[in-house]
Amino acid sequence: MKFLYSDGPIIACSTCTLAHAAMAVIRISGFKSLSQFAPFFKKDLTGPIEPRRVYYTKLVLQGQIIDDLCFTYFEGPKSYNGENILELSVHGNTLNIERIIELFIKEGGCQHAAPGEFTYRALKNKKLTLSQVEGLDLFLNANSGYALDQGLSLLSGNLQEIYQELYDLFIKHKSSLELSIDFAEDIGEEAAKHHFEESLEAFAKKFQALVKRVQPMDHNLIQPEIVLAGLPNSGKSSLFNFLLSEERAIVSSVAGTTRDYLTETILIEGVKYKLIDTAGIRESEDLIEAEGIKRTKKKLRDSFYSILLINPFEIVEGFAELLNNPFDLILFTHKDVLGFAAAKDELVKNYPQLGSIGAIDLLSLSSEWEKELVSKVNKKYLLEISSKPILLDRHKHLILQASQVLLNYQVLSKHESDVAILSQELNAMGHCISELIGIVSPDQILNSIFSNFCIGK
Ligand SMILES: Nc1nc2c(ncn2[C@@H]2O[C@H](COP(=O)(O)OP(=O)(O)OP(=O)(O)O)[C@@H](O)[C@H]2O)c(=O)[nH]1
Ligand SMILES: [Mg+2]
Repeated sequence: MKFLYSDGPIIACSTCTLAHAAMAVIRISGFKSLSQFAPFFKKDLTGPIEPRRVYYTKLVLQGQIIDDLCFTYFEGPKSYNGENILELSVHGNTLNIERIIELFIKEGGCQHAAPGEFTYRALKNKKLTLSQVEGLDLFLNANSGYALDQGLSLLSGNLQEIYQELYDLFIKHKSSLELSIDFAEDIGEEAAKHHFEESLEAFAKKFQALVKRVQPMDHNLIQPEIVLAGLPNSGKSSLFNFLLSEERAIVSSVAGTTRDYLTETILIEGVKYKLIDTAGIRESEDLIEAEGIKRTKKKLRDSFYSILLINPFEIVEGFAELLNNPFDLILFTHKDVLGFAAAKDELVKNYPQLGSIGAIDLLSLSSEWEKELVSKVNKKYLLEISSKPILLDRHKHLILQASQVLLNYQVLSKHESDVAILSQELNAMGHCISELIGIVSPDQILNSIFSNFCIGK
C-alpha cells in the first residue's frame, strides 16, 4: 500500500466500527480553527474553549439534533500528533458514526484518514520516533502480554534508550578510529591503539547483549502458530475440533479430506495462538491437494509449536521425510483400535527415530489431556520469552545485519592497518544502527509500518 500524505483535516472513528457499541470516539485532526466546525454544535465554538477539557453538547444537522455527545479539544502542538485535534465521544451505533463522519466530510472540509495517518503526522511533527511508532503498532496488534509489554516498552522509549547507548558507543569508537589517523602522533601510538581497542570492546559487549535477544527470522512470536500435521487420516482435524470445542473442520475416514489449511484462534494462558489444521502430507497428482500440501510444509516451517499425529495403521510414502521436521510433540492416534500395539511396534521397528523422540499414545481426547498439552505449549512460550526476544522483524533484521558487519570488522581490525578500509566497514554498521534509532527513515520503511495500522490511529 502506498501511504497517502495529505495536509488537510482528517477524520476517522478511532474505536471499533464493526458492531454497535455504547460509545465511539471520532477523531478529527489537522484543522486550522475550532470555529470552522461551529455550525455543527449547539455549544458556541467561536467563544473560548479550554483545551483538554470535556464539554457536553449536541450535534446539529440542518437544524436538527442528531446526537448528544462530549467533545475534547487538544490544541496543537500540545496534542498527540502536534496538530489541533478534536475528539468526539458519540453514541456507538455504526450508522450514527457514519452519519457524523459524513457530516464533517461533506460540510466540514475533512477527508477520511488513511490507516495510521494520525500517527504518521505525529512522526512528521517529531512527537514520536520511528521506534515509538513501531511500538504502538506492536501494542495495538499484540497477541500476548509479552508483545503488549514490548510494544509499550518501545512506545515509552526503553528500547530506544538501548539503541541510543549503542549509537553513542559506536560514535565513541568511530572517533577513536579518527583519533588514530589524525592525532596518533600527539597522543602516542600506544595510547591511540588502547583507546581504539577499548572502545571497540565496549561497543561489541553492549551489542552482543542485544544480538542474544534476536531469534531466527521465521520464528514468529508476535503471532505464534500451533500447527497440526501428519499423513492423511491421522486425526489432525479431530484434534483441531476437540481443541476448539466445535465441529469446525470436516472429519471423515476418506484420506485427504482437509485440502487446504484451516486457522482458528485459541487463547492459552493469555496468549492468542493461531491453531492450524493442515492437509495430510502425501504424494499427490491432484493439483489442488498438492498446493495444499505445499502450504502445509510452509506452515510447519513457520510454526511456533508443531504437533505430528501418527495413525500407525495408515502409513504411506513420504512418512520418513515428514519425520525429518523438528516436531515439538508426536502423538500416536487410534490407540483404541484392535491391533494398535502391534502396528505401532512394527512402525517403530521400521522408523527407529520414533522411539528416541518420545512419541506419546493418544487414547482419548479428554480435558486432562488438553490441560497437559496447554501446559506444554505455555512452557515453551515462557521459555522463549525469558530471553526477552526482540519481536519486530525490521529490528531483528538490522541487528543481525549489523552483527555480521561487526564480526567482519573485528577480524579486519586485527590485521588491517588501512584506516580507510576500516572506516568503510564501520560506516556500514553505523548505517544499521542509525536505521534502528530511526535517524534514517526511508519511505519504504514508513510504508510498511503504516500499512499495518488501523484507521483512526
Ligand atoms: N478409532 C479412532 N478413530 C480416529 C481416531 N482419531 C481419528 N479417528 C478417525 O479417523 C478418521 C480420520 O480423522 P481426521 O481427523 O479426519 O483425520 P485427518 O488427519 O484430518 O485427515 P485428512 O484431513 O484426510 O488429512 C475419522 O474417521 C476419525 O473419526 C482415534 O484415535 N481412534
Ligand atoms: Mg483433516
